[in-house]
Amino acid sequence: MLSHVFTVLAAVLGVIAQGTGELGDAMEVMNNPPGVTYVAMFEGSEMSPVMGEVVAMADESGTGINFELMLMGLPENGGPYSYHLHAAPVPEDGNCTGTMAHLDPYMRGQNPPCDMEMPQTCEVGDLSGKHGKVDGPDVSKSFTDKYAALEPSNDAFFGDLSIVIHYANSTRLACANFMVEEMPMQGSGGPRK
Ligand SMILES: *[C@@H]1O[C@H](CO)[C@@H](O)[C@H](O)[C@H]1NC(C)=O
Ligand SMILES: *[C@@H]1O[C@H](CO)[C@@H](O)[C@H](O)[C@H]1NC(C)=O
Ligand SMILES: [Cu+2]
Repeated sequence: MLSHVFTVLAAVLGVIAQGTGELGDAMEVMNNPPGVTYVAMFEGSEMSPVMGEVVAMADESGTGINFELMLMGLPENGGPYSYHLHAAPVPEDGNCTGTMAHLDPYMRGQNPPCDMEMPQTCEVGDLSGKHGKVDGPDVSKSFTDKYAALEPSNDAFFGDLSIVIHYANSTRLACANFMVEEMPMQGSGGPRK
């Protein structure tokens, strides 16, 4: 009997330690709009030396989002750098604090840390937790995230949000807003009726 209680307790603790959102595991997004490209531009400034862009787009399958990070000017010391989709856009003053916390539609929180082997249990916005941190000064990295959405009615939609790069000590190094770049071609030439 007692051992049964312990078994149940261990199972419960196991679930807690593994980390899963209050609303469950993240669901794969299958209906992302193919070819609609969103870009977050890092312009470089006195506040942040980072320049370059992060491109996000669904491929033909519409499943998940392909991310491409092309960045320059990350400080040589201070990494490895984490990067996340955050829950609010960068405010006018450019202060990355204004981007709030990670995009976390399943209400998982940051603890315990994301387990790369179980990406569905991670915060949707915790891209570096799921796909690996990066080091400076230059970054060229691509990956597909199955849980991020560019379909606006999905709670994991990040097309009007931001991406934030953090130092190893979690201080925010740089941030940028996603903007839609191009809509896929609708037929050929001429305005649509
Ligand atoms: C975090 O690390 C960076 C780079 O090493 C440093 O400039 C910054 O002051 C640190 N922030 C805190 C709060 O320690
Ligand atoms: C950014 O905003 C935070 C919180 O409002 C504030 O503490 C911090 O000083 C601001 N940083 C800059 C560089 O203005
Ligand atoms: Cu972050």
